[in-house]
Amino acid sequence: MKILIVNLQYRTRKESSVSIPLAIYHIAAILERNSHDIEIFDPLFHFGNSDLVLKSKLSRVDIIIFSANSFSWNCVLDMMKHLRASNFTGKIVIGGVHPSVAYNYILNNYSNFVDYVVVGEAESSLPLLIESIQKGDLPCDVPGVAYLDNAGVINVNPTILCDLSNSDIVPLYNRVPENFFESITFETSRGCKSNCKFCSIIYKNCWRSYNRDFNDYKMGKLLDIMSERKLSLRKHILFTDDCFTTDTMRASDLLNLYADKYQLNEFSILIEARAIDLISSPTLISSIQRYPKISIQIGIESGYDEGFARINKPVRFHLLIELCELLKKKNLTENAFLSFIIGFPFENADGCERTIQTMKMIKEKYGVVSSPSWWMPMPSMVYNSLMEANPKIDYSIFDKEDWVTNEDFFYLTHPLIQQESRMRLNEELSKITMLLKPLL
Ligand code: B12
Ligand code: SF4
Repeated sequence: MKILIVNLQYRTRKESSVSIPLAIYHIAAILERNSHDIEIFDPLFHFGNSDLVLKSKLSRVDIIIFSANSFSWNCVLDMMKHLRASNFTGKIVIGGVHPSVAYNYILNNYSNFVDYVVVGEAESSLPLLIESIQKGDLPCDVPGVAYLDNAGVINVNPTILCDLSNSDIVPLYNRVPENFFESITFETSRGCKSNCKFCSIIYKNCWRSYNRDFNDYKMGKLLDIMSERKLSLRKHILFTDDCFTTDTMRASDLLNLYADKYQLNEFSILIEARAIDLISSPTLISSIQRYPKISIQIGIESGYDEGFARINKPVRFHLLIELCELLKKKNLTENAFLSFIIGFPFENADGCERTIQTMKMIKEKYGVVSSPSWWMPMPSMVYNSLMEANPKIDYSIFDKEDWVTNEDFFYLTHPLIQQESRMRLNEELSKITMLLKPLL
């Protein structure tokens, strides 16, 4: 079948060039393996001309695929409307972190545009779904697919978790356009052993890794392609693992392997780490120290114990201090980057203030920099509680382009924050923003 994968991860060219959208090239690899004819279309490469280019392709396409998170969902929705208005009669399949949670809302409201929503991973579901489309069947037995049946009732089949330890999918890096992206993305594991209530990832309490040999092979393959094509403007690899350090021995071993075999320690790389993993593993710290240009993003999120407990974050104030002491002692303060969130729905201005004070203190005392942001109302357990408490809050907000900046939505989802305290806290945040350093 002729399948068009449309990359709408971002709305602007500048945002979109940050790093390779891995899901797109990963899904392309899954489909190509099943002998489908794949094309990846990125509207942002066709300055002002994208409508025409897309239109010229539509008559030859059987299926169009989109991946969406809550930021890109409104772009995907706009594009689906546009496609149907252009009389595209093929099937439209969507997936990714946002449709995976909002599939009920999406099918209830947009079944004119979308045919199938894949809930969860593409590996087991997508090839079977395409097969059923090819046969003209409904995907009654295809795992992880949500759809409207002939009676107009929403069906959703249970998902099957991909056995990553046996997976051998190498994203189609050779299809990545040259000289566009700043950074390359690479996946060695998926999911997380923690279960933070504000977090949107699909695989919580559920961490899986590709096996060591495959992670070795895949890195070799990527670097081979990079020696032939300029996949990124910078020598930078962003590991997409939700939590690279979950298995500290594995993480340490992999960093050593990549440094010894591929001299990856000459690259700048970015990993996401948990404070508890770094504190508990001197071996991991030694491996990290081999990478002078490593950035370690550590989600701390709150500045006080009650805050940590309410979001189910496996950090406490004394652990944060232990982490900062460790980073200072090991000369890693320049590499670490702590993220903090203020304004959870249960938090009033005093709670936000406590987190801001903690950020200031760790900068002054330990030289550790952090990035503050307001809690964004993204699908998560915290958002679910808001929806339960207030019928005005649902998934429809994400259909709008301005959901991140919409004032009414801000106050609706931050019920304990008043305008005056928001302005005061914003002023304080802007003073701290100078503590920020670029992620990449
Ligand atoms: C790497 C990453 C980034 C990178 C690169 C993003 C990029 N270019 O792709 C950077 C650092 C730039 C980034 C930035 C941000 N990110 Co980010 N990021 C991630 C992360 C950790 C991994 C994504 C990834 O590539 N995974 C690897 C691929 C292979 O997996 P995947 O995308 O999940 O795809 C699989 C399945 O979902 C499924 N699938 C996906 N799409 C489709 C489509 C179809 C049709 C099918 C069948 C299946 C399918 O199949 C794939 C294979 O199984 C995710 C966490 C996560 N697990 O999603 C957060 C995540 C997407 N980011 C998040 C956030 C909040 C942000 C920021 C706002 C952070 C900030 N404060 O600035 C920004 C803004 C991003 C934006 N405007 O879109 C949230 C989004 C929440 C939401 N509801 O949308 C996530 C989920 C993290 C979280 N803890 O909640 N991010
Ligand atoms: S540790 Fe990070 S990835 Fe894991 S559940 Fe918490 S916020 Fe999400």
